[in-house]
Amino acid sequence: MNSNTKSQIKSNHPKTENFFIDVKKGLESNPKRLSSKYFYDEVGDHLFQKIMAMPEYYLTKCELDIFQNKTADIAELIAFDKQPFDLIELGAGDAMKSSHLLKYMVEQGLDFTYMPIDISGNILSILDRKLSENIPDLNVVRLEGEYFEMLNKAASLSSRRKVILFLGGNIGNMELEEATLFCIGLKEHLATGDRVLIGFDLKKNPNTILNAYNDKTGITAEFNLNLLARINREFGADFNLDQFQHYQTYDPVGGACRSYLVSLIDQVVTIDHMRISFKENELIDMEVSQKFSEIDIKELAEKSGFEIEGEIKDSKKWFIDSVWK
Ligand code: AVJ
Repeated sequence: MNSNTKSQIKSNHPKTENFFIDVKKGLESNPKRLSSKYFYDEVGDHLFQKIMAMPEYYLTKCELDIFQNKTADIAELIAFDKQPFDLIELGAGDAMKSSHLLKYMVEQGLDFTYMPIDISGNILSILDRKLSENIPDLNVVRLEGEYFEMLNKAASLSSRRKVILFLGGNIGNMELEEATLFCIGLKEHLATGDRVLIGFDLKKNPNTILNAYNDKTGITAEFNLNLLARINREFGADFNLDQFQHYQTYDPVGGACRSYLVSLIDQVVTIDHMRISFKENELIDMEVSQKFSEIDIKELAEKSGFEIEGEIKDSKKWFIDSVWK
């Protein structure tokens, strides 16, 4: 590769450039880290679908239970005045859970536009196809990009009351301070009457949690390793996936479930013009999936200026959708 230019990764896509900058920053820090928001390319989307189908991965099933069986309760909380509104979903994915709510609200004759935001354009086109087939009367405006950029875009498109959905325990992929700043940012984007519905994975038997992220079939390991493969594909890097091993931890006191990749040998990886050295057993910090108690949730709401308006749990009481104003 030509090393005269500052970086080979100059693209017309600001998305690709951000990804590259974050990879570079992350691998140059100590400990090395990569952001789990980049897990979701086409291969990653597919692997995450496989994770959601695993018996150990209870999160999706629990939240689906809420959206299938407590649909009217959710609708009551978010569409309390029956007036037109925009329903904005952060990290919508394939909207497996929210589609039950969407269908119900369309049938109830509620006037709303569904605005799914996702970083993966791939999953948004899949979603669009699914929704126009299953709920033809639904108004959809899809927004591909980062959460706050797209929230601003949504606000520029419409001035109706806003309801934000942030499901799946996605908030758990932020460190606690980051989550607080995120919620403060959300609050700043909202007006009186707006609502936020956030899905939190609750603290529970630590073995149940660890098993959900440490499956014997190795799908979660593959999901993590795919980020290295993605860096190989998109930036011509030479990560040898066989020389990295997935390691998962759960701290039942703090509630952080973390995944790492361990370098199995001393090795040097080339990405663009960068050479990154790994010591044997050196880690890459890949993902946090934070778990919450009900008190943790209340503290987060209060610290970021929200008030809890209602809470809905699944039948096992493993997951909670909390509605804030
Ligand atoms: C995308 C946040 C719902 O943290 O549980 C699944 C991603 N990572 N298995 C989670 C994930 C490993 C997932 N969420």
